[in-house]
Amino acid sequence: MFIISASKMFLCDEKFSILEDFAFVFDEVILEIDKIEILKRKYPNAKLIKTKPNSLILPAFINPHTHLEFSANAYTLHFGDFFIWLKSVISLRQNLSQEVKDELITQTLNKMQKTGTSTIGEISSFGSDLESCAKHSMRVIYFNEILGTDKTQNLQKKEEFLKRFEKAMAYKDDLFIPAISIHSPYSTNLELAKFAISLAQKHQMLLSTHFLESKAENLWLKKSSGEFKQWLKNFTPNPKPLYQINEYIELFRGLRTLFTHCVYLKEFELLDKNLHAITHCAFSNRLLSQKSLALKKALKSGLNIHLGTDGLSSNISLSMLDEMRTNLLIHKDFELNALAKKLLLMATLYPAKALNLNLGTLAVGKMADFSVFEVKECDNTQLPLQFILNAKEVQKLFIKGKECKF
Ligand code: MCF
Ligand code: FE
Repeated sequence: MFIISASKMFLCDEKFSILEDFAFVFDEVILEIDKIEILKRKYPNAKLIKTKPNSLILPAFINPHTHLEFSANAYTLHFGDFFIWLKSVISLRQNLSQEVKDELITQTLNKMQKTGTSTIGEISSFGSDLESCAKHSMRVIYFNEILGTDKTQNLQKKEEFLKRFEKAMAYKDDLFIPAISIHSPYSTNLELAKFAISLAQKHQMLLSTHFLESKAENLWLKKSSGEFKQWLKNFTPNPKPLYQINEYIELFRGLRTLFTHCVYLKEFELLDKNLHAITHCAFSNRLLSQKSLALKKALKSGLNIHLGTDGLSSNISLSMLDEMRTNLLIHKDFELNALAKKLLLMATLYPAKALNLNLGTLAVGKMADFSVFEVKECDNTQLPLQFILNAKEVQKLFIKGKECKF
């Protein structure tokens, strides 16, 4: 049992409460929050953890959408237009992923922890990230990805997917949670999608999917036209989209699902406020989608909207702090200090709710996943914003009550 104190604490509750000169007792979970003198008297055997004088404690960040297998990308994939990017991924992904050895994935996970992240949602395209993720102290929701348009290859695709799925299941524990990703409505045919979704249902697993990310995808799904049509004509005489918008969403009815991007989604009412959430990847959208999510409108819909970085395949950093800074710059229709608080909740409380994890906020009974940062003297009204602007690396990070060494 431990006691830790700090001059400031962001509880990351709905009200965005900030406590001053408070402490808490924890083992794997937070047991009690109070003034340090009271806690020391009540828990005389608890070990005191030293922090620097100007310390801030907040819940560790949750990044629900990464692609670690693409971590070697720099100067390789093409940016500026989704279709150009997609073509570069299709031709280069094999080579790119072969460059990514276990060591690079471990280093990338360490770097994410250093920037305050305790939990990631890893979209695994090939399964080459499995061991490094399972053995790391990071909490990983491991989404095995399925995709394929050609029905004649379905049997082969299912067998290959099941092999990756079983391998992941063998590592299942508190910090490694297998899940399933249906890549997207333009890349995954109905039979494969249904197959993977029923597996998720059977094992009560989380689902994730890329959805309405680009103009090309929007035109294809809504008007059966655009670049997808031109490209697919090379393979079939009269190509048709695999789903209507509502048909695709319907597949995920009653199932906890993260819909990533949704830049072109207008039909927010089709998503389920209790089970469906939107992962907003602002930097990735700038590189690939030529459009940003209308955040104000999306939040007004009442859906859970949270942040993710996407992979280094469409970002230059997997730090949630960098991603928050990007969000500060692009969402100009918000008052800056109010946006800063919202973004911190979108990196903690909201993704925790979307993933149904008992963390993301500092409260009694919640998992002890938290970070300690050094800050400077600052008024509480400015602190959330100033923290996002200045913070780079943690002093300490705890996952399930255990301090991470990196
Ligand atoms: O989120 C971005 C952009 N949208 C779609 N897919 C990916 C992203 N980053 C990596 N990917 C992966 C995806 O998981 O690229 C492949 C899939 O394996 C594209 S489909 C050939
Ligand atoms: Fe992605």
